[in-house]
Amino acid sequence: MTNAEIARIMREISVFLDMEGVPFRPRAYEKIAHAIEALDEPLASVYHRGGLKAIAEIPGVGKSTAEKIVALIETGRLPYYDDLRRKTPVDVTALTAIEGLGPKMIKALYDQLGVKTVGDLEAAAKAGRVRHLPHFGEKSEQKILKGIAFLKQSGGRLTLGEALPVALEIEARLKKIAGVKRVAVAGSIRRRKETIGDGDLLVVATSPERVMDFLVAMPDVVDVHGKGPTKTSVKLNTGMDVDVRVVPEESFGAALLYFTGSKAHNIALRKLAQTKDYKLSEYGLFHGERAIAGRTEEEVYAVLGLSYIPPELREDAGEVEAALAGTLPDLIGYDDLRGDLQTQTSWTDGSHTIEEMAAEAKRLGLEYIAITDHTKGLAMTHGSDEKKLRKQMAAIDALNAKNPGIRILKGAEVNINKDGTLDIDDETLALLDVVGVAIHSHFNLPREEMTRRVIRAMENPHADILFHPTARLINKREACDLDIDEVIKTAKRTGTILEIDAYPDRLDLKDEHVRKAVEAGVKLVIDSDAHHTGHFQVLHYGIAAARRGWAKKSDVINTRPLKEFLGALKDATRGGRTSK
Ligand code: DGT
Ligand code: CA
Ligand code: CA
Ligand code: ZN
Repeated sequence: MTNAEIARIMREISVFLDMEGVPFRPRAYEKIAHAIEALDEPLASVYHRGGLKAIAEIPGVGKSTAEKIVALIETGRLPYYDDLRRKTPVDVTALTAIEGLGPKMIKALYDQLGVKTVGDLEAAAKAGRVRHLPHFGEKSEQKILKGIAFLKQSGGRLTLGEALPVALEIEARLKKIAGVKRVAVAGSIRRRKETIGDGDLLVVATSPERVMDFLVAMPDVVDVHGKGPTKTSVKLNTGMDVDVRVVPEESFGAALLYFTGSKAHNIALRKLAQTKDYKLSEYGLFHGERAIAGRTEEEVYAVLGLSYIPPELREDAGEVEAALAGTLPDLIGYDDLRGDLQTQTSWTDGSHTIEEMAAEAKRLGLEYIAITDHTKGLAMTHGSDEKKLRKQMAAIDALNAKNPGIRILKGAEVNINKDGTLDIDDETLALLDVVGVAIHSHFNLPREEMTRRVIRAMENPHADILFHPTARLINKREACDLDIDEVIKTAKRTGTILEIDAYPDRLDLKDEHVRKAVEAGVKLVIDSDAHHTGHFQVLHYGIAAARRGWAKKSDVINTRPLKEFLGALKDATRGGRTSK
């Protein structure tokens, strides 16, 4: 079983226990799911390396849950989970994916209407049967239907955060097969698109048959769509489809180029090749019958007279023209971040203390980290009020005084009220090093009102960064109806920085918006939005979105050393607070 599957089971257990009204344990299982998702090593290999003890050392995992995880690793089954499912046989993962539908509601829907699947729920809601349940009503019935429609429209595409780890795991497995010389992830995953239709991998191998036999026998394969000597397609138990192609070594580069796509990029390249009287295909670049390039992507681009185009740019969005002219941007690199400006701790809804978060950020090589717990407007997270914030500032001062080897910045994720005011007073905001502002409620305001609200928040002289600007959750909640061009203009005028929230369910700003911001000369930051020490690992998704938006290192200010970073914030640039 992959880590993703085990995490899904832990999360389902959490929901089942929540349905039963069990206190505390649902949250514990939820945290374990988070911790498993954040691991960069397969659980099976953790287990084979260090046994039950190593599993129990994963943060949040105790002895009894470690035993459950080991049962899943060894047998693929867990009687405890099977019992819970038998008691309430509902499709928990699919139902909880519907915005606004929590465990208690799912339980009520099952108990009273026999709802087990999203299909059952849609039928019941359409027949007007949901509104009569206690605590539901016509409004929640409508909301459920809207949530289901949104899920359908996303068309079953997985998020990059779901698909990339699976593709990398399969890549690692294939590399171990005897006679396999090369393996590469291609397709939209290599381009780091925010959602993925299916996975595409390429292999160079002396025995293609051995590769294909291995693939169809993988324990997580639930269906084989097709198996042949050059291409095999399978469905995994997470619902993800994967195409694997074995290609000849001499055309590996051409095949990688072709199957990385995008289709539109391929077509643009093929047209360019034709103007030179060449022919480009997945087998190579040909002049008549003669292959003139194909072993590497680099040589194909070079022979076409182009500079190398990074996969994230291959969307036929001007990159071919820029490569021809030699004007491609020098994109921000995956190792360029020096700080993280959005992290939550156990002071609100995070899992770890300030020290633990700072220590992990330091271990990963960051030079500064802002602690940005939620504020009081977000009551369910025990958000800070002015008093609690001042107390936290003192705690951070004390930690910094001990020279922790990383600078801990005093910050907050300040709630934007419905009218665009902030829920923390200006005197307190003035004491913070970094102020992020964000929308967490009233997501459905009309465009004009929403835009005015966000602009008003950005106009606050203390609001340094607009966090996750559109508040979307990919496949779950639509973006706020916001005039992004106006927001970008306001960012430019007020010196407010726009965030790329790297959490793969958010990726907000998204790539297209990043590109607009970069073109307007607006500065960006890339943050993890970590609620757990494991979450710093998501930063690369945000960097990918920045690269897809043509961002250079200089556009992203948390690539700068601390002093320069602080100097680029609103107060400093406007000659305000200088004591920082
Ligand atoms: P996805 O899976 O929907 O997220 O997107 P991709 O880009 O991974 O698309 P996919 O899996 O259908 O095909 C992988 C790559 O193969 C695609 O990016 C470009 C190439 N490709 C597929 N079909 C065609 C085609 O009809 N023409 C051209 N030029 N390229 C194609
Ligand atoms: Ca694909
Ligand atoms: Ca495909
Ligand atoms: Zn939070």
